[in-house]
Amino acid sequence: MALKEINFDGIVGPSHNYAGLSLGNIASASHKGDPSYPRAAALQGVAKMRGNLARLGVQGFLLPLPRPNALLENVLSFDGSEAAALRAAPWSASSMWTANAATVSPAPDTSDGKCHLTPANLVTMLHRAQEWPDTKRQLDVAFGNSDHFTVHGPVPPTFGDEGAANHGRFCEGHGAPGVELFVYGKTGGKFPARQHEQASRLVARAHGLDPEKCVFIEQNPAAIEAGAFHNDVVSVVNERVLFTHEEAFANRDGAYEAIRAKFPALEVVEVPSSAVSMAEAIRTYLFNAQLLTLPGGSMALIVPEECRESASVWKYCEEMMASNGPIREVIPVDVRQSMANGGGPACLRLRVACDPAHVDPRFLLDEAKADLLERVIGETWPEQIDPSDLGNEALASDIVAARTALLTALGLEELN
Ligand code: SUG
Repeated sequence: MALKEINFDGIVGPSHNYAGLSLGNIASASHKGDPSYPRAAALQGVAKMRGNLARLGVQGFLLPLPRPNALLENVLSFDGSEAAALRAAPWSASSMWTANAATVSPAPDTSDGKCHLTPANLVTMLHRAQEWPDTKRQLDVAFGNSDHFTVHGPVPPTFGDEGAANHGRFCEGHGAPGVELFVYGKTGGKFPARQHEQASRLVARAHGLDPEKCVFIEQNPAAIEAGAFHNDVVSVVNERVLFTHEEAFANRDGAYEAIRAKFPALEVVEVPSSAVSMAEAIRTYLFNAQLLTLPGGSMALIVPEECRESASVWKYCEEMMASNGPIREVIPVDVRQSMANGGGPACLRLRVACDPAHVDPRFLLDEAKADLLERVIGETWPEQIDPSDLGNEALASDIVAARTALLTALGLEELN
């Protein structure tokens, strides 16, 4: 079977909450202290997956990681004197944003013809830095077929790596060889630049990519300072198309030239600041969209509902749909629970171009499994969490039981 692009969405975990842990992520900061709705959040995610399964015929998922994370709680030696943000970190459901789970280079791009995955170390933020050991454990199972996949260890700390959120792949078709784009930050002004250039370069080397087929580009520091803590908040790549905000890169013309030098078929769909300001792009997450090639060959952009509610963004989208450009459909989805923590449709998925037959089938969705996910989530996921509940023992055991119920239903007890 030919390679296909499979979107592996993170199932929103039962501890989903708004503790405001992410400096530089405006949605996370502005929803700090709000009640969260884990059950509704996870069901929104499943509905998004169902839509894409119907559109593409294939869809994968990754499971929530163990929370609260007892290992981290032990390391942090809580005695009651700690700050609330520190107490919240082991409860974070941030692994739902699987665009940050790993960087993936599909088989046609690598020197040994295998698909390579490197889990992101996420070292910039404590609540995210705890993810990689359990993420790796899960990738080792889902992509355990070593004839076709290699799962690496993470980039060593110091060099922050945030995974596929700062990575894109230009190609003529998902099964064809590609040119891989790595976007790093040098400075983000008052906010941290999370992706280190050396992390990106190390991943490219570890994956056996041809240096002639890699492009390394700096993110615009002003974009980071405006709240684009990952590059996928301001641009997205699919096949030959780069859909991007005018101010995404430090050197706009230089960036397009560098890509075009290695991938001459590049088609840039650039949204000017005069049509959609950087602030509005970040508020609505227009670019944190899934840009999909539909079976007929045309492209659809799966955007958050927030885009339809913004006069300037929706006007742009309507004009784009009416134009002769490559993106012919814009489809809003409701992922508001994730959006309130700074995670749009693209944050919630990790793209892996591979033969679905080589993936552990327990991680692949069909309609019956979507029904199963909905049933388990509906029966076991907490309905509401207030940040002041974090630390509560009864809630902790409900969260553990909910995740265990899901693993059991899917036959994935080995991840317990
Ligand atoms: O790392 N939010 C995540 C959002 C990640 C979005 N991913 C992509 N852009 N690909 C982050 O900032 C909020 C957690 C909190 O505040 O509790 C958080 O971690």
